[in-house]
Amino acid sequence: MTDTHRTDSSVRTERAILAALLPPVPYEQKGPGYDPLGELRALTEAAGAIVIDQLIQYRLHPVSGTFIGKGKVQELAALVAAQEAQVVIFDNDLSPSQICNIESECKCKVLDRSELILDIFAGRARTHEAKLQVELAQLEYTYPRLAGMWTHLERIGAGAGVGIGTRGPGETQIETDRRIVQSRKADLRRELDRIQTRKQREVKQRNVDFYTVGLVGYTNAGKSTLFNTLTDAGVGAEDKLFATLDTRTRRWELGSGDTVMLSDTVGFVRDLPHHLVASFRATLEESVHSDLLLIVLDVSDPEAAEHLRTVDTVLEEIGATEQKRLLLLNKIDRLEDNAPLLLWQQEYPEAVAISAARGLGLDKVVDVVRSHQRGGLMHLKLRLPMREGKAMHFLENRAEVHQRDYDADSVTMTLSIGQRQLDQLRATGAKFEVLEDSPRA
Ligand SMILES: Nc1nc2c(ncn2[C@@H]2O[C@H](COP(=O)(O)OP(=O)(O)OP(=O)(O)O)[C@@H](O)[C@H]2O)c(=O)[nH]1
Ligand SMILES: [Mg+2]
Repeated sequence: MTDTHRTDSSVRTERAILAALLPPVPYEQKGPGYDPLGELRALTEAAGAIVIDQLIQYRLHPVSGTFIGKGKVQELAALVAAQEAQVVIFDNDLSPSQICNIESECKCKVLDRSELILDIFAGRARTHEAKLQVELAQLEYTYPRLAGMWTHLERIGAGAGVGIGTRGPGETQIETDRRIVQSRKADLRRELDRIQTRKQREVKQRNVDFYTVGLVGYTNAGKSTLFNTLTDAGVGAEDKLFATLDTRTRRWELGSGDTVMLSDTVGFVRDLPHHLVASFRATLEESVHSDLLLIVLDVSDPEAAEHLRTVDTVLEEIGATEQKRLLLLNKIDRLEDNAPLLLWQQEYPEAVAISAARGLGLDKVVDVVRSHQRGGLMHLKLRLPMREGKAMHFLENRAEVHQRDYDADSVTMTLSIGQRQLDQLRATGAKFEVLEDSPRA
C-alpha cells in the first residue's frame, strides 16, 4: 500500500482519482455533455497520470479542516482503497493542512489544481528560461506546502518517495535548510532578470522595426497550429495541454511586400496559479506587448465562452489592455452545424471564423491584419539624407518601396506606407522631407 508520500507533486503514470467541491447545480443542467471535471481530466492526463474515477461534492462552502465534508472524505478513502489509487487530484486549491488531513484519511498523495498545473509545466519546460520560471514558481507554491509536511514525513522516514519522480523541488529540498531555498530563489530571480532584460531589448528593437502580432488564447486552442500554418515554422503543435511554454517569434509575410512579426506563446488556463503567472509574466508580456493581439478560441469546445472569459482576465492581469484585438473562431471544421458559429458572430461581428488545421478563413485574417498594420495607406515621395540609415532600414521593412533614386548625399523613395508607420518613423526623430503626398484610403 502506498503511504502518504508528499515528497513531490509529480504524478507521472499514477492511478488518479479526481475530486471537486462544486456549488450546487440545478438538475436540468446535468444533461448529456455535462462534464464539470472534463478539464481537470485533460490536465491530469497531460501530467501523465491515469484517471480511474471521480468524486464530486455539491455544496456551497468548503469545510475548514478537510475541504470536502467528513462523510465525503470517508467515501473518498473507500474509493481510493477499492480502486487502488495512488493520488487524488482536486479541481480546487486547498490549504496545506487540508491536504494533510485528507492524505491521512485516504492514505495516498493528494494534489490541488495549482500543484497539478505546476507539475505539467515542470514536465514541459524546455528552454532555460522556462525551466527557471517553473522552478521559481514551484519553490514558491509547492515548497512551503511540502515543508509543511515535514513532521508527517519524518514519521514515515526518509527515502519514502519510491516510484515518484523528482521533477519538482522535491526530496532534496525537503531536507534542505530554508535559507538555501531562499538563496536559490534569489539566484533564480537574478538569472531570470538577466535573461529577461536582454530579451526586452530585443523585443523593443523588433517592435520598432516591425509591426508585431501576438497569438494568445486558452491552452489547446490551436495557436501553434495557426502559427505554423501562417509562417511555415514547424513549431510543435500537439493535442496536449500546455504544449508550448515559451514564446517564439517569426516573420509572417502577408504578401505584397508586407511583413509582420508573429509570436506564439504559452496558453492560458482558468485559475492559472498565481506564482506561475508571476514568473511567466515576462514570457507572456513578450507576445502580449505586440501591436495587435489575435485571440484564438476553440469554438468547438463546449467551454469556449468560459475560455474567452479566462483569456480576458489573464490579459487584464498582465496589463495587456491597450492594443487592438481580433477574435479568431478556430476549429470550425469540427462543428457539426453552424448554430454555435452564428451565435459567436452575432456577439462578435468582427470575429473571423477559421480552421487553422485546414487553412480555412486565413485570407480574411491576412486582410484584417494588413489593414491594421497599414492603418490607412499613404502614397508618398520622401527624401532622406544618406546618414539616416535607420530610417531607411525602417522603410524597407515597414513600407512598400516602389522606387529609389540616389544622389550624392540623399535618397528619394517613392513608396506606400501606413499612416501608423509614418507616425512611428516621425516619432524616432528621423530627418526626412515629404516631396509629394497623395493619401489614398
Ligand atoms: N480539427 C481541428 N483541430 C485543430 C485546429 N487547430 C488546431 N487543432 C488541433 O488542436 C490541438 C492543439 O493545437 P495547438 O496548436 O498545439 O494548440 P495551442 O493553442 O498551441 O496549445 P498550447 O501550446 O497547449 O497552449 C492539436 O491537436 C491541433 O491539431 C483546427 O482548426 N481544426
Ligand atoms: Mg502551442
